[in-house]
Amino acid sequence: MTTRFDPVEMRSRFPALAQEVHGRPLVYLDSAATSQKPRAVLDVIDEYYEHDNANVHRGIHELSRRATVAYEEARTKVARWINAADDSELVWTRGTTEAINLVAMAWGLDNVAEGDEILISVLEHHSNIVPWQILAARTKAKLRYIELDDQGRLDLSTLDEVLTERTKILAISHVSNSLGTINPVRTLAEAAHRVGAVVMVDGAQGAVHTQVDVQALGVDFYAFSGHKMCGPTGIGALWAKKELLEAMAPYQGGGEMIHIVGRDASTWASVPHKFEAGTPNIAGAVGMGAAVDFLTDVGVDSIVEHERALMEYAMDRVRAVPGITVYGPESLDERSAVISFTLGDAHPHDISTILDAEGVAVRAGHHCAQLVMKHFEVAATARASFYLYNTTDDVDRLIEGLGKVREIFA
Ligand code: C6P
Repeated sequence: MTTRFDPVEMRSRFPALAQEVHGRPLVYLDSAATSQKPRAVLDVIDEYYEHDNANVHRGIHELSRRATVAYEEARTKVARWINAADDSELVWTRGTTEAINLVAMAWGLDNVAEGDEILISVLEHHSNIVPWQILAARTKAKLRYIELDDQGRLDLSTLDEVLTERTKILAISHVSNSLGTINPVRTLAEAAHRVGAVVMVDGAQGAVHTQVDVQALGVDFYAFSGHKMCGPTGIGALWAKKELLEAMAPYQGGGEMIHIVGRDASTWASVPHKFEAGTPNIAGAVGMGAAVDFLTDVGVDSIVEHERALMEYAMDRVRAVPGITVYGPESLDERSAVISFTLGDAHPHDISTILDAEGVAVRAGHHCAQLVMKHFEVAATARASFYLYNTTDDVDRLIEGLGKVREIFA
């Protein structure tokens, strides 16, 4: 029997949301930066450290066995969450950033050469720009961009010009962190595969609000972070098709990733361990597995439905604020739970400071997306981002806070 989704009850499951900030009950609208963590996830991490803590894949004692089982069970949960064909296709990383760097270096250095092209977009987070710039510089490949339209959507009218027989990889975000734009990944993947390119998706904001099916998306690599989906910081994953992982050279050398070490050379462990050098973030992996359990238990459909209704309410109220400019797609079908805005002449840092004094947490700045800011000719925006624990009361408090901003800047 499924119980009706109750956002107020949901909020009460996140201990950090119970506090006051500057004398006001906290309204947390910065989940795109990192989500809050439910008690259920915190308890699993505590339990791991209190009872099972040991190194994995090394000892034969009981605690090492338990830690290894917990670590590998978490891999299975996260692999299932994105519908990987096999658990071994999921490599633990520190997060999305490390996963993208892993692809750029371990795949890129062997598969991209002078004269080749790497295709990304203007919408990308710096984590999905800079590793490709480094790869392009090392290989003398050319970095090309899909441009944006005036709503911050990918301009696909010029796709044929930028996606060519020379394109070796298309690296694209699933969902933009700065605007919330949802990209047509499946369509792009089909187009990229037609010219023989592989497709890497930055899923930092994608695997968060809905369940991702990497097989249905038809991509080759998918990178995501635990901390944006109710899990701990310092853990994330790279999913890749097994044949790609098997063909790739290791990313880092060290313990855990080897089979036999000789004086001059070594052989590698099988995938995914070939890419997991050193003691991994075991508690992080266990916590990310617990986050997947939590989201599964809440029900992805309920989360999607709740966030859609909340966004309809929030967009209507935010758009009605005099002097506000909202960036990003107009249609909620093309926008995730993010509202990026500027308000009159108020600098976004001032907006954020005034809102903070009211207990409302939003992010202000370029959101690690300086090319997006340049596209809209702004230095920064304020960004309110929503998650399953936000309520219409939170939206009302945001609007009240924006009223204060208007009073001060009137
Ligand atoms: N965006 C934000 O406030 P890491 O830091 O490795 O977990 O994720 C990096 C990253 C990559 N791609 C996208 C689309 C992202 O949103 C992020 C993280 C945060 O928007 C922190 S800058």
